[in-house]
Amino acid sequence: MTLTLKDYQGLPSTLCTGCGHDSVTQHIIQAFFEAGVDPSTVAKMSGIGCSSKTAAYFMSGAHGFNSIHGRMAAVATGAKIANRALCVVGISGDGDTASIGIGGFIHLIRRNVPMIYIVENNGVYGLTKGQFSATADIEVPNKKMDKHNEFASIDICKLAIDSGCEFVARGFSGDGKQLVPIIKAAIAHPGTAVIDVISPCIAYANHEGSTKSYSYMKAHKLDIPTGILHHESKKPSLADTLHLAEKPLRDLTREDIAPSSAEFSNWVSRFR
Ligand SMILES: Cc1ncc(C[n+]2csc(CCOP(=O)(O)OP(=O)(O)O)c2C)c(N)n1
Ligand code: SF4
Ligand SMILES: [Mg+2]
Repeated sequence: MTLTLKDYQGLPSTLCTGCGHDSVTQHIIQAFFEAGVDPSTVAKMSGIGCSSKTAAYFMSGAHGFNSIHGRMAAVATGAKIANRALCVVGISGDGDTASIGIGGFIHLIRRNVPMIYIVENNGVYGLTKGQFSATADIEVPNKKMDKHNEFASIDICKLAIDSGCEFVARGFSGDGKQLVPIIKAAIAHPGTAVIDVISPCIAYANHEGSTKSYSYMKAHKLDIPTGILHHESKKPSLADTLHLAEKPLRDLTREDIAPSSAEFSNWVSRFR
């Protein structure tokens, strides 16, 4: 069956009109279509946030699990272990990843779980109405908070590289020309591929000073390192390290998992 672009679409978005996350959705649809990935082989994983809702807006024919806040990495790891053939794509936010989910994010990278991990980074907790996130710029206010942000921001790409991630990229929701090829390269990567996407929140971000705004990106695009920032393929992936079965766990038969009587006797003899 020939797949068309329509087969990669999802439910209509309920996000604010103009939200950067909706542009990211379109770029994901385009990238998976161009890469020819069959949606029925994809698992869309997410946490909680406006960003995490993105997973509902592409590839309706894919598997999916909308987990709890900050736990996408753990649930995605489980999905990959249960079926290593799945193309796992995780959608998270800067709050979901850089605060409550930061431990899971680092351990996912440490284990080199084969998946595409997209962070839709807007510097705010959009869904809970505009509190500063851990990636918000220091000393920059936003439309919701009545004071400047007092804490230094976490750079998702730097954190991923420092944690040993072998595919780290940064893109901008408004630049599909760059982001679509980045996502396609991430699909082809055998381990964890982290893509930090600057994805402005039009409701709460401060559009004058924030580095996560359309105006800032327009004026400073060339000053912000974007593209594939780090790429190598030296480490074994989780699937290799754990010698995961090629078959999904649900398809394993008794013959696949039961030891032969010779193996069993040999094993029992070690305890005599
Ligand atoms: C355990 C838990 N703590 C807090 C919340 C409230 N909460 C929901 S979404 C969210 C932040 C989302 O921010 P982000 O991940 O940046 O996504 P955005 O909405 O900005 O896209 C928070 C704090 C929650 N749902 N669960
Ligand atoms: S609140 Fe912000 S992040 Fe959430 S949908 Fe609206 S513009 Fe997007
Ligand atoms: Mg956010």
